[in-house]
Amino acid sequence: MPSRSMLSSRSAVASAPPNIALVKYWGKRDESGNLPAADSVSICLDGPRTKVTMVPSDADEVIWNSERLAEPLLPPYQRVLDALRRPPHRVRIGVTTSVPVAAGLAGSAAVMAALAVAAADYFEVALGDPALSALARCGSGSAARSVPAGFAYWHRGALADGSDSFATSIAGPEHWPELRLVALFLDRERKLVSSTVGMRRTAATSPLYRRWVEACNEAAPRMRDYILARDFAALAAATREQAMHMHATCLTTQPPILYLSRRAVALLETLDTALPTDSWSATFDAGTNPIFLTLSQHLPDLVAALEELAPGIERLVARPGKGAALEAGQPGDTP
Ligand code: 2P0
Repeated sequence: MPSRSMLSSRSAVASAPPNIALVKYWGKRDESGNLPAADSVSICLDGPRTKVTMVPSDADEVIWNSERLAEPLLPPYQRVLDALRRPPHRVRIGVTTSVPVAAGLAGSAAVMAALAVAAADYFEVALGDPALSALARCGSGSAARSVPAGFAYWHRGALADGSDSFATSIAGPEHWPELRLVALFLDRERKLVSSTVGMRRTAATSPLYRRWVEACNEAAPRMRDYILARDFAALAAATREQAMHMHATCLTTQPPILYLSRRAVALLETLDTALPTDSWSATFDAGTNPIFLTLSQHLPDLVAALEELAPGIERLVARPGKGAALEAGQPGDTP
């Protein structure tokens, strides 16, 4: 571990993408390390990337898009830092992101993945990708999947210390360049039930929870095979089924959790009659914003249909992208 004087002039800069789960992480076997009950599968997007900078400070602080985060929001950041540092190393973390956090697009995943990569560099701890993924998981579970490039498989692991619970790349972004993801920002409000609370409630009260966990562990290896085979029709069907299974399970909690809106579901109903089923799919994270999957040749039809059904609603079109990475940066770049 480097001394404080060695670190006093250091800085580190890293960036990471959001990831969209095709097989969902919704349930923990251990909350303290965000250890999942089941395997999950996701795609890193090629943008927008979230940037994290780190410089020395007298006290830990996080400046999020120029605003200082309140003290109660710091523990996830400190869990990542504490895994690598010894007191009295304190840091100022700058986060620059345009990903809407808490609107169901897993914004915290990109932040914690970038933080893990920046922190390993800052504290001069050499970690391979699996260890970086496990480190990111300590900040937010889904962040484990924003470390590897392209298509990620998060192995739930079995060890109590979580060292075997990390994501690995199924294939890089170049494996399936025709794949497109379209996020539709129907709603930018903060969700009523956080993912952490929603998962806790689902595990504690849903009569469907046990079956849900089994279904994820069955679906994840199948989804990996569909990705490797570039079988879009099979991937589309399995993605739909997974998303709706998760949201149906949420509805059976006590009290019930409903992330979807009538508007979002109606949109899918109408699209189902307008477009061939095999040409698109949709998933939802813990929010009302649909994320569509399609292939480049079907993108114009999907976009035209969305423009007609949800005119003026902002969209983000992305492709599979690279994972978390260090960036060249200067201390002066920090917010
Ligand atoms: C996923 N989500 O697999 C699922 C689908 C939301 C719905 O991972 O408590 O923010 O920080 O580990 O990572 C959101 O969960 O939760 C999530 P914590 P996280 O993408």
